[in-house]
Amino acid sequence: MANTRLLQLEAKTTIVDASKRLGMPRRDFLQFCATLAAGLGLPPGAEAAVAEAVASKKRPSVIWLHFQECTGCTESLLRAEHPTLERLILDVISLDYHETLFAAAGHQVEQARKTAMAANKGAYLLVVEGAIPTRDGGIYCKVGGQTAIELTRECAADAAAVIAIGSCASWGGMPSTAPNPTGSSGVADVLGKPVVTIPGCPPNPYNFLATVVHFLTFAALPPLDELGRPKFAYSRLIHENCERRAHFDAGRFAMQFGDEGHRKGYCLYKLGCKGPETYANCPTALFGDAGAGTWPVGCGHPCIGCTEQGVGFSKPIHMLSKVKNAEPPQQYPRIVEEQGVGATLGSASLLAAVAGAAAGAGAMVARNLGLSHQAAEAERARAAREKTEV
Ligand code: FSX
Ligand code: SF4
Ligand code: F3S
Repeated sequence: MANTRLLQLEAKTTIVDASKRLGMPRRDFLQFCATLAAGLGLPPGAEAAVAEAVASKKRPSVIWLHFQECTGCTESLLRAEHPTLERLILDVISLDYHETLFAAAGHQVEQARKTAMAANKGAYLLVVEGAIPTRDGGIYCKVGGQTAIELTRECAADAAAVIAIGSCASWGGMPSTAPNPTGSSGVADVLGKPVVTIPGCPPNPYNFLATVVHFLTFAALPPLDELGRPKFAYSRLIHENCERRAHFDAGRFAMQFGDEGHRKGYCLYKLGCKGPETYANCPTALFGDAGAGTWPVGCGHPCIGCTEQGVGFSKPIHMLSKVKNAEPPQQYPRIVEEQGVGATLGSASLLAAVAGAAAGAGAMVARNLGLSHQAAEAERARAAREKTEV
């Protein structure tokens, strides 16, 4: 680890304690924090502040609600192949109410929620998982006799921030698929104000952790786009960072599952890949800590656009994607990815890039942040203008 500021932290009691608590060697812990800082696109030097914030015992109280969903958000958070991510998440937050994880039930657990909300008034984080049914007064989802609408409004009233985790809570997701019989909606629609959204079905737990760590470090949320998505994770099209992109540009496509092109790892565009119109960091953050290639396209399946409203669960899987940004990338990934590098700590590709060069990786990830995002925002503004002119 070349970063001297981080090295100076090694002997600090808080860092030693945190490493013990998490069962990680100190350098791995510091390296992980450097990865988080890099992934957040923070300037060089911020990794020390991140490490100190993660190591401190100041854990924000979290109230976690479940509505119309499959619990995949929670599962993906807790079933990481490598235990570190899950441990870190549970270490940086104080999970004071979570229906799936609580051993208690009934009035006892509802009381726990009310007690935690009162004790942390104005300071707790409200995390909502699942869509909210709004038709017929919201009767299609009730917990403890209250509708999802009532619970969301009650719990959001005194929250420091509201995070909609997963596509269901972000914009309705799978439950809102046409004809949407229960009127499934996202949290922002129900509250009538913007919230942080971390779409994905399931979302990447790394993006949730990084958002919370930003809140912990700076007492503020990371920069968001107009859909409430953290820019560090949703500013780039999947297509821009895809390991198969060189094949797309060279016109080498898999035409059928299992054909020669598919076996050779060619581009999946003609099998309906929605990477060219989907904003997310799946190719760089990866899933499951199991090594290279652990994301849908890396495993040979076209991206279905699960993070993107109007794409995931709306467009048929086989339908060709709209190519939003036809410009070639500034840097091409390798055509053939190295396979079988084994489990890595945290999010594999980011970490691999970060090892020994955290600031460099941060610069690499952040270099083009905002460029395609600005293009998308301009496009949305233009569409909105056209709508009002009509
Ligand atoms: Fe499931 Fe979450 Fe999908 Fe939805 O993730 S993985 S249906 S986004 O709310 O539990
Ligand atoms: Fe990757 Fe899909 Fe783009 Fe092909 S179309 S380069 S598989 S994101
Ligand atoms: Fe979803 Fe596509 Fe990523 S399907 S998980 S947005 S690669």
